[in-house]
Amino acid sequence: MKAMQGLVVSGSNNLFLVACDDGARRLCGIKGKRIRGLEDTWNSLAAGDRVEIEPDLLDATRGLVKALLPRRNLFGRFNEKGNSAQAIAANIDLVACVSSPELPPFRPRFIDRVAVLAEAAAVPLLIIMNKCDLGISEEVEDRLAGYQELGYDVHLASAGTGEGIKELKEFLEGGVSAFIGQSGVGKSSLINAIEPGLLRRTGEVSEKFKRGKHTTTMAELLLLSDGRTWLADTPGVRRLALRGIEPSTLIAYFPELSGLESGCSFGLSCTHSHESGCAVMRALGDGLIHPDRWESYRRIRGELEASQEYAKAAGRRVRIRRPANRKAGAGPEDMEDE
Ligand SMILES: Nc1nc2c(ncn2[C@@H]2O[C@H](COP(=O)(O)OP(=O)(O)O)[C@@H](O)[C@H]2O)c(=O)[nH]1
Ligand SMILES: [Mg+2]
Ligand SMILES: [Zn+2]
Repeated sequence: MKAMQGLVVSGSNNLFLVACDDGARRLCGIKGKRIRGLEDTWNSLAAGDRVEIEPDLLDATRGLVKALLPRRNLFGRFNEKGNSAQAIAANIDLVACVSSPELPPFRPRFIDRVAVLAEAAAVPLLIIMNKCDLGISEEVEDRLAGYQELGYDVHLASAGTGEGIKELKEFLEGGVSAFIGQSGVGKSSLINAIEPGLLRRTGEVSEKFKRGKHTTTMAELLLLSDGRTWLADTPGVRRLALRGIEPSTLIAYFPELSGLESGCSFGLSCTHSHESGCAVMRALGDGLIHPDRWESYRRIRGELEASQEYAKAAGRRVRIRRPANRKAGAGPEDMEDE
């Protein structure tokens, strides 16, 4: 059987829609139990993956995934409990973090988490402030200017009024961009504003295989009518749990903190949270670092350390007991991170 290559556009469970190089789209299961090339912790195909498939001889709309081709990058997240990895999109050119000034309220801490994921995947980040028709406060404007100073692109838009949509479309042209953001910020509305009907059209295709009890966590790649711009609509994220980053290396993913650690008295063992002689805290005191960004750093670091402790304890078969008044991932602090 002649092998063929293709791009995974969407999927759920073990069924994937693959845009094949012969121009046809095929629904593909997995050949055998495991996919060659997919042995990492994420253990799942992602939208944007390039795969080798075996077309079905009898059914032109079917095939089997045989192997995963090497990934350029992988953008993923962990589930609510932070214990299972979910591959969202692979081989992307841009992470487009969508936020809104209101409804839902502006959550810079969510942006900080997306920024860490983007930095860790070495993918550029664009912050889209949608719903700018609702008005943007001075405070929000200041924060956006801060992100720009860090080197992130910031774009104001309104899917409602059409403001900034043309410019956004130009910015995304020719690349694969993953839209990520809290539910309700307007990801789907933006995609529809960029090209009306795009989501509806693909919805028909995806209905075919969106059966079964598990809802998909995977992104869905949408091809604009220019034939070369891909947008990935990702499922709503309530909270982004970060895992898999060694706590002492987290600082590298905060552009304004990165490198400062060489000036800390305790060097690599400095946690940059309370130590005397900490260069990060000195910069914070001098007003060179936004206190909220430092707070994000501390929270994410605390979370990474806690998960490491948990993993170690689990390895020793020690049962971790949680404080009775606090369920995992549901505390007030966690809600603030959304
Ligand atoms: N005022 C205003 N509302 C918007 C805008 N974009 C989206 N919405 C509304 O926000 C809600 C959530 O939008 P949706 O695209 O479903 O968000 P998603 O969950 O991120 O995909 C809907 O009621 C939209 O009509 C905007 O630019 N301005
Ligand atoms: Mg949506
Ligand atoms: Zn320090």
